[in-house]
Amino acid sequence: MNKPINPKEEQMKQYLSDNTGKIMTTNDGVPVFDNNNTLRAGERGPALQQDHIYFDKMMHFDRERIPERVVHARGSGAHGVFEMNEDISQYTSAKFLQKGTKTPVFVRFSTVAGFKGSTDLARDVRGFSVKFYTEDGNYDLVGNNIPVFFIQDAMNFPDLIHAVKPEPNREIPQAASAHDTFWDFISLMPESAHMIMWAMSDRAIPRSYRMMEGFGVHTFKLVNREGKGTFVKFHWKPKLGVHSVAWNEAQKISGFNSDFHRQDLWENIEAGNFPQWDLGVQLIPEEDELKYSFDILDATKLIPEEVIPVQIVGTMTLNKNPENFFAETEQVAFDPGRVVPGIDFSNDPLLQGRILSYMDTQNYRLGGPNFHELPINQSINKKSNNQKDGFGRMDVLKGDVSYFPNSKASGCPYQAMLNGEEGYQSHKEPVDGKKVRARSESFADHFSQARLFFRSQTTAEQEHIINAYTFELSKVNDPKIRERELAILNKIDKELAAKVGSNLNIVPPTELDELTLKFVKQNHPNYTGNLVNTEVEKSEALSMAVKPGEGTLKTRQIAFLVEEGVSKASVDTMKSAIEAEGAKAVLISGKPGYMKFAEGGTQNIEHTYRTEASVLYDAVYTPTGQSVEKLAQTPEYFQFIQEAYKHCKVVAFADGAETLAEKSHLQKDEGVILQTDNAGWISTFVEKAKQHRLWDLEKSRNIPS
Ligand code: HDE
Repeated sequence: MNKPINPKEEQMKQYLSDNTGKIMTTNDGVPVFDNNNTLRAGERGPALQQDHIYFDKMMHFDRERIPERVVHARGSGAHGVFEMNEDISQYTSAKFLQKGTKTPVFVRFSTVAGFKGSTDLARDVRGFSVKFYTEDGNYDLVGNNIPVFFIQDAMNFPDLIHAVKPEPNREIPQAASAHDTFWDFISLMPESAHMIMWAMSDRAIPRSYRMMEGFGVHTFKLVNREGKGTFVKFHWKPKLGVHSVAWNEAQKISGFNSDFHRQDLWENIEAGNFPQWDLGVQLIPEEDELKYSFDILDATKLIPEEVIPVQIVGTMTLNKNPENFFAETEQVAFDPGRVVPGIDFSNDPLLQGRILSYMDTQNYRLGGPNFHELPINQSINKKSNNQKDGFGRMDVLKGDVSYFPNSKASGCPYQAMLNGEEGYQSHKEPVDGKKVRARSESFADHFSQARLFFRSQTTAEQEHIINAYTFELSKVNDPKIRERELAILNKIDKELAAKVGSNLNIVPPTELDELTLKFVKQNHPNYTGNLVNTEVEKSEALSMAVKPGEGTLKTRQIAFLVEEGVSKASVDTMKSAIEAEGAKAVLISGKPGYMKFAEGGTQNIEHTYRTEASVLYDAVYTPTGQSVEKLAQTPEYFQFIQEAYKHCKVVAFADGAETLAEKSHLQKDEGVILQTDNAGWISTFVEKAKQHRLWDLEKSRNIPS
């Protein structure tokens, strides 16, 4: 079958360049005779100022960097397509949201706090930005992998970011929230309590970009042909499920492979394992705007899926890696202010603030107002207007007219309204109010949804949250800050506060700190800190725990620990079983190069203990053979097994290799699969590994290693 034409891909093609078979030239096309030597007065003499070839090269090199994004500097992108599968035309006239429409997209995932070269596995929110190249121009859904945000008003954003970024005097720590300034700010801003609970959960350390949910976060508006508005929340649901790693794993992955997420995304797309997400919407009729225990304009709140179900309406597939990281992933300019007919903003004060910031930052970062002409940012619906000039202008507009109205160009480009055509029209929402700098009273509850989130987690997930607070606050040096945060936790859940408090040797205060209250009361003079009744007490959708029958082994990496003399049959039986489930077997040994099988024949080993660690794999298998004896003498083998076990992974041992399980001091449990135990051991291994991690075993697996 022919690949369907992707208009964005076609557009990008004209910009692709390739140096194969070409003579080297300067940027002006002058052929370069010698690319090794600067022009000198004599072989041992001084350089000459007339060396235009050298200056051409060095002038460009000296300007190769552009300012990194002030937040979300570290990221990875991919091209894809969004297909709308359901009919929601009664709510929106947006062309790309009409059933059957296919729209090219470019997606960029990112961390927030770290610099461009920081580790992928930092504890952090992940950005989830989608640029839809629609028939009606570009629509950017610039969201996160967490459905709420730290603050309610854009005015606080620079302060939040200054607090989380490295401290200004010594520029430490990199890509980490575990330091005084961040928690100082957070403990004085109880409105961050809900978001912080998510950030302390495993959502902030995903297994893969491909296994994260995405959220538009704010409430937006859909607008239909008749001009009627409906509030909407956007959700991306990954087909591979939502999964995370353990914090101890994350820290080690950062050392072994700080490009873990970037590489995982790239390699899977190259291998044809195209990641997919379903687009879901929660629709809220305008009449219901004020119906809930929270304000739908408050970005620190979510709408539980049990209250308004998420309707799945379309699917996004990422199917192509960028050709060039800088030209595409670095230069892509997202902007929540880019909306298309059929979509409008809500009055969420955080969203309203974002509309200015992104355009402004792109102008600075990409060097002027023509960043929309960069290939990755160009709309497929070609622009036509009277804007002209500016840095880096690329199009060459013909003629003498660049104003409107005009008669000389027959009034072109014309406005849609003059010709009875549809253009972008804002939702005609009535607005009437005094000019104020004030926070709505309906934004005053800060803790109820934080409690809802905590109480919706499984015991193992709650344990991880408790440990994360403990870790972060242990890195805070000022005891007052720790105590202030404990007072907030105590408002949310007494047990949570008691456990974190006991880990930190603090008795959680029963009331909010005086300084915190002073700040809160600036916005809400009658603030009590009392919780409200949330619509539901628990929301299953907020937990990441894999439900029975839900898991998959697709695209997972399984480590096979082998040595010379390993049984090929023992390797192959397991290999074909996991490959049938879409997983990949990676053979790891003490040394690289050709390794002999017991049955004869060799295999090239590309991965060794020097470069690999268990934290880079999802499950571990030890095949049988003469290799078992060698493994028993290999300390790196035991470290690998024990670490995988501690991180609640499934480990399997073929007949004859079970002695290695004993020597590793593993306690036998449902995640330790021995061939000697049962005939169906391979399918048990596969089924258990599909659950991702066996977090419930974490306490019993706490062996010394
Ligand atoms: Fe951003 N944010 N943000 N943000 N944000 C940026 O834009 C900003 C917020 C998000 O992959 C910047 O191009 C303000 C919420 C993502 O290129 C900047 C406020 C959410 C990305 C900016 C917020 C986000 C950014 C930095 C408070 C989730 C990466 C560079 C009002 C819904 C986009 C840039 C990419 C990037 C400002 C809050 C998500 C400075 C002022 C809430 C995914 O413009």
